[in-house]
Amino acid sequence: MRILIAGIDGYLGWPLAMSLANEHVLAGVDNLSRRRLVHEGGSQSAIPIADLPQRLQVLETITNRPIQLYQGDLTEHEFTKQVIGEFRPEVIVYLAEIPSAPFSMKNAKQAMFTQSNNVLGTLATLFAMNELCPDCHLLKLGTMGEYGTPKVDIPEGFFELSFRGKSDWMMFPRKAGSWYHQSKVHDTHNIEMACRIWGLKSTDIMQGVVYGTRIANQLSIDELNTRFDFDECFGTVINRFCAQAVIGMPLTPFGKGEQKRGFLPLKDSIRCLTLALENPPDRGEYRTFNQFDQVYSINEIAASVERVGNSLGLSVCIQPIDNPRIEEEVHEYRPDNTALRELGYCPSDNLEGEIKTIIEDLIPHAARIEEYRHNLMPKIRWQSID
Ligand code: NAD
Ligand code: USQ
Repeated sequence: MRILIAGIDGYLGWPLAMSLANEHVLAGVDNLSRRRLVHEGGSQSAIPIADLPQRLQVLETITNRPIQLYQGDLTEHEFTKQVIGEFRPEVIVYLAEIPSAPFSMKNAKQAMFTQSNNVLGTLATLFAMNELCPDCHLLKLGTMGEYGTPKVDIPEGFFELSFRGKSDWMMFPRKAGSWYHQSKVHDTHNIEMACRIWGLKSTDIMQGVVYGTRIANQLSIDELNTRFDFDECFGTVINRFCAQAVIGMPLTPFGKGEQKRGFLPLKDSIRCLTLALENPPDRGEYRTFNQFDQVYSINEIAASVERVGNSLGLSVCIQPIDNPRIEEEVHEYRPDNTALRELGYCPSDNLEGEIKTIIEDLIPHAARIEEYRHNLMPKIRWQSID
């Protein structure tokens, strides 16, 4: 298949490219904003990463297959049209968004940047697809956080709504908790409409929190490593806890720590995306997959990192801190996730094994984390009026 990876330089985009490069014709787009924003935020990837042309060159040499690179901003419609018109993808895996809730909650400038980058990039892509490749499958990364934490079970996308004796299938309501998560809600509505009125086809992935340093069968070549962030904006919770464990800093559950999320290891994320692209929807179809392995509370995660870290000879402890976010800390959470299992996804279900791999991969880079230790404590508050 001809697959365009939008956001090829990112935490997920790069391992996805590695995993698909042998069997598909790939092109990638990126504007390197993730690298810039982490740097401007005063942090760095704990695991050193090669620059984009260099990592591409190494991958091309190993697979003996060229990967077309487009460096630019997908919110610029002419550029987006040029990429899609030239490459003519059969699948676009759309990852090219600002992925951080705390970043979007810092101030008006960052909230507006997050929403314009995310919503307009997706919209430009929908227009270019409609004009140039209406048969292409848009595999779009949304987030489980679009749903929020409602008191009812969360289906995959649609549910039957009944009112005054009549019923219809409607998209399950969204209740996001950050300007970032809300940008994904806007994307969802735009994509569903483009499928309904233009006959495009899309899989909208409601993905849980990803963790990990590597994918299955990853070659031990430094240039192939994907990034691993631990700062308050771009580090996700398990990755941050592992980084804290490695430098002897107490793990920081926010508030009561009983908030629950769906989680999945990086290798499962890549496996699920591959299953979704190998099993496309029909023309005009908009479908949703809830993509996660297991639901855990933050306290359960912290206890696992503490247990694994101590078994590896580290000295790990847990010290809850005031919650800088506005979120429910004790709540129900029962999302469905059957669609991917029906396509053949077998969840890893090995949280502590993955945590062990992460910690072992991070120990040689402890000094790089130590250098930016101050960035592990959150400073951005959801109540900010900055
Ligand atoms: P990432 O920031 O590492 O990757 C996104 C890539 O897209 C970056 O390399 C960035 O430079 C690029 N990019 C951003 N805006 C762009 C634009 N306008 N034009 C061109 N390139 C642009 O993020 P990630 O963690 O790999 O996440 C990928 C996607 O998955 C995001 O959409 C994110 O919201 C979603 N997601 C991530 C997680 C997670 O835990 N990492 C969980 C659920 C959903
Ligand atoms: N948390 C802590 N301590 C920390 C960091 C986080 O208790 O040191 C808590 C947060 O309060 C939150 C939970 O852990 O309740 C998850 O936080 P996170 O930063 O790991 O994840 P989140 O902000 O929700 O965003 C991440 C990715 C985002 C993706 C989302 C999936 O950055 O791109 O969309 O996970 S989901 O959460 O399912 O919406």
